[in-house]
Amino acid sequence: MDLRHSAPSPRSHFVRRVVLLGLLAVGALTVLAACANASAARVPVVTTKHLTFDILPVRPGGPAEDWPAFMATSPTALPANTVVTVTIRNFDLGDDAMPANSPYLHVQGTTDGVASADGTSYTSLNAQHVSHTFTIPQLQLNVPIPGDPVGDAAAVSVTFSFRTPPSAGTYYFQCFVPCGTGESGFNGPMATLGYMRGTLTVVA
Ligand SMILES: [Cu+2]
Repeated sequence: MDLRHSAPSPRSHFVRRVVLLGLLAVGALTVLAACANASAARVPVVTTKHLTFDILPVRPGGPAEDWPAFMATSPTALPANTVVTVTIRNFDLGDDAMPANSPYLHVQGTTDGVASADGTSYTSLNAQHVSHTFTIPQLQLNVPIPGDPVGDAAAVSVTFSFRTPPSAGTYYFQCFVPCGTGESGFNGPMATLGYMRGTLTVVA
């Protein structure tokens, strides 16, 4: 009888040890992955009740054209069925004209029917002095945002509040002043996410 195969050689000891260590490593990685998944599921979405934006005349890193942009300076996820306060600092102070009968000249859908610009409340703006609007058509929310006709301010600060809907979802905001490119003024930044349009997430 050949005993060479019945007594394990040092080499087969080594192989077994390597296999065992390999199995342990796979097991440990599986446990770690499971923990990571569990903690990822537990991490809550960061929501805010005070939504803040800066409107910049040119978005940093944007295209060569002067594309203005709403830049969120807070999380853009909001709790459902909650009054949210919004502050928009407008640094893009040029005025654009809108038709005098445009519905976008009127504040609509805020909790108290008004918005305020640098502390002065208003319900509508002069058609010659509108810079942008913050509009969420799905929520029938519209706030016209003034420029600075005098031209001596660094920014105009607009505040208002609105109630978020009860259902979770993605909501699009859009500017309706023709501040973009093209003959209509509705191209370029007006039609591009991250500029004059963007999304808010409502979390139930
Ligand atoms: Cu605009």
